[in-house]
Amino acid sequence: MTRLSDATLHGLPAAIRRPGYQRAALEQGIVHLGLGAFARAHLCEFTDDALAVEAGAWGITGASLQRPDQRDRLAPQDGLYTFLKRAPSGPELRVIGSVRSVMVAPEDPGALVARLAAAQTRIVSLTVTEKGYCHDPATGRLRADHPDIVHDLANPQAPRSAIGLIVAALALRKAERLAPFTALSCDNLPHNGRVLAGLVQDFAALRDDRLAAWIAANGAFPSTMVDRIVPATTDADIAEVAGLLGLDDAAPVIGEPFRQWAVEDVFTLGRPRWDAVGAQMVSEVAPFEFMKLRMLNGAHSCLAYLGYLAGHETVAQASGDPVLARFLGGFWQEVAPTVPAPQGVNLDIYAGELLARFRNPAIRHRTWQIAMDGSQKLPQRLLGTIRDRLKADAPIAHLALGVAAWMAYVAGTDERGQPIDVRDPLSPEFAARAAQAGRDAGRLSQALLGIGAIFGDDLPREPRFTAAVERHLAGLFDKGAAATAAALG
Ligand code: CS2
Repeated sequence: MTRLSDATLHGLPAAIRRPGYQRAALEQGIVHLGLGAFARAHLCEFTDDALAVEAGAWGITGASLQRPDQRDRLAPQDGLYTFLKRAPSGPELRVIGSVRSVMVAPEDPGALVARLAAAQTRIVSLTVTEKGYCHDPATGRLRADHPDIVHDLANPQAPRSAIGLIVAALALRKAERLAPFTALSCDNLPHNGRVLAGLVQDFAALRDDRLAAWIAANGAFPSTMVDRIVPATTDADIAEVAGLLGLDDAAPVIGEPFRQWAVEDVFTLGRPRWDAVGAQMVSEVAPFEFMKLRMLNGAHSCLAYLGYLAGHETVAQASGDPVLARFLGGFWQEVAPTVPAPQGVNLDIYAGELLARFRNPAIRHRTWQIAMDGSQKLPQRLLGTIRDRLKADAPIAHLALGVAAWMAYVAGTDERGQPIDVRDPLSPEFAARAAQAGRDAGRLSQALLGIGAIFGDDLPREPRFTAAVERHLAGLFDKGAAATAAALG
């Protein structure tokens, strides 16, 4: 079958939406670091919409920081790809054109730094996942001992990490007397702009104090809250898209209909008209971030661990399980009082909408996918909420069960005795601690709670928390996830 590309675009079925602007002359004012499925289903779609509303120099250069596969799939398609929106009522397709080219950092880091430093680059956006920030998730500070950071300090012209790339490019811009680009984090971290600014500061200060001062005085690091459920694309999705499109597309992305983007409106060199296409440009993103990280992502992580242990492959199955649905209700009741609702939002209604989104039967979002990188996710999804609840002397049973389920999961064996493929930067550490503790809930919970990068030094000293986690972990080992969740009532 013929491949999707600029040359074949005109032959698409008329009902399929395609870029509503001239792509050929589109200047690339955005460089996006970490061009995974999420960015292509979110920032790139918003930008595609914005370009159709108002032309501008806002084409996107994608950059992959690790592998060439995204570039290899997109380059033969001139950067075009399909977004397949999966509503419960059926699929809907559109072709997105905002990505104009893709670079692969490890092939030529200097070329990417030059591209970031070029005058035409006005926004550098990021979806590099939590671990891509090379920080200590418990404190938010740069890990100067992180292998990529050590490498980037020794090789400032050929960085590997997002932070190293941004600082290298900002140093060039300072030397060229160019204003800094806006660095726009679109990852699921609380205060993601502030965290990114702090990490860039920490790294720049290790290189040159004057550079750090210049960035502090002139840079912009807006915080954002990003939301859309985007499961990994499967071979079956690729085949389905080809059937609907009548063309081969090696790089389609799949997503739910819902999307939300709250963006702090501070940009050094302008931005696309995202505000005209549904993004909420606000002065204060924190209430949106807290709501989303604690209510959505927190629930997602609990469902991922409990659901996986209970034998559910997808979030739709797990959230359709009456016991886990009841768990979610109790979980949200513990979380909501810690979340200052953004203006105009009712948290009960928000929770109800989350449940409906999780249950969307057309989305196959694997519990295993969400279970990944728990060490980087737990602090902002569950542990901050637990700290707030403990301070308020309020119950934490559901939150603590989420943490215990993470422990049972990273211990590496499921309820049928099968090994779990635990993906996490700290997985060797988990395996070592689990091997020593065995399936003794007291010893295992104590061993894992001792990982300061996750739990800090305060939570292991909170008996209300440690006792609840240990009790739940014993329940998970003795009677399994379903019975332990059911026992919460
Ligand atoms: C998920 C998120 O994989 C995960 O950890 O919780 O990717 C989630 O689907 C998105 O944040 C939704 O916006």
